[in-house]
Amino acid sequence: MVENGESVTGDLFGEPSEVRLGDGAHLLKGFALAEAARLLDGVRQVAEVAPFRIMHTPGGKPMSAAMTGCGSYSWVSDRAGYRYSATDPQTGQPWPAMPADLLALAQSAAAAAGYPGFTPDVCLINRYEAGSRMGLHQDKDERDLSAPIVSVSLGLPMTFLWGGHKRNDRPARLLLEHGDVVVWGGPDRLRYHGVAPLKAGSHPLTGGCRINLTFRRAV
Ligand code: MD3
Ligand code: FE
Repeated sequence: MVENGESVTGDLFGEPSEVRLGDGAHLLKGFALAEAARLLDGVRQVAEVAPFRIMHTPGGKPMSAAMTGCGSYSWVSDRAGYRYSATDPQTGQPWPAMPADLLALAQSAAAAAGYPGFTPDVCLINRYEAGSRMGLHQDKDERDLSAPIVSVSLGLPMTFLWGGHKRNDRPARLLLEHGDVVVWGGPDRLRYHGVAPLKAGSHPLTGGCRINLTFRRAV
């Protein structure tokens, strides 16, 4: 198990491996590597219908990462607050359906981590460019907190900050690389977490950015 303040890196040879981060958190190192190009094609299809955009906090501050989403709902933030919405406020249209390859990957990762029968209704997609970050927060807008969240990292590597159950708990730092999948559930579902500023770089599949997918059972 990883204690706060420790750091974790991948294994030397890039083989898929599983690391238990906590009682409910499973790092599936490289789990999505073979599927990565297909997943990114799915992201491009989604973004043609629901473009990446910078949302604003209810207080009016622009967020650092650009976002879009697919599935029956996606997460939106504006002056009125945070919520899951069945329509994209930018187009007034329903969010694009979740591409089958994305859904299949999320379901197989959840099952591999001990959460069979995971049926996400949301895939939130975050796009980070050099300097983009995400402050420590909890994900608690989802109705059923017994369902896990499956996250998939694509493109440039970043340092994930994995906190405790209080905002002030010092976070562990974890390098998440292209193809890594983490399944967060059970006692780790409500941990504070965030992302350190993305370092500039270039990735063959994503160029200068990192794409993160989070699959959720939200509504
Ligand atoms: C741990 N995204 O979209 S993914 C988010 O890299 C979010 O884009 C980050 O935090 C990103 O809300 C982190 C890893 C992650 C996602 C959800 C979690 C870790 C989590 C929920 C509970 C605990
Ligand atoms: Fe989060």
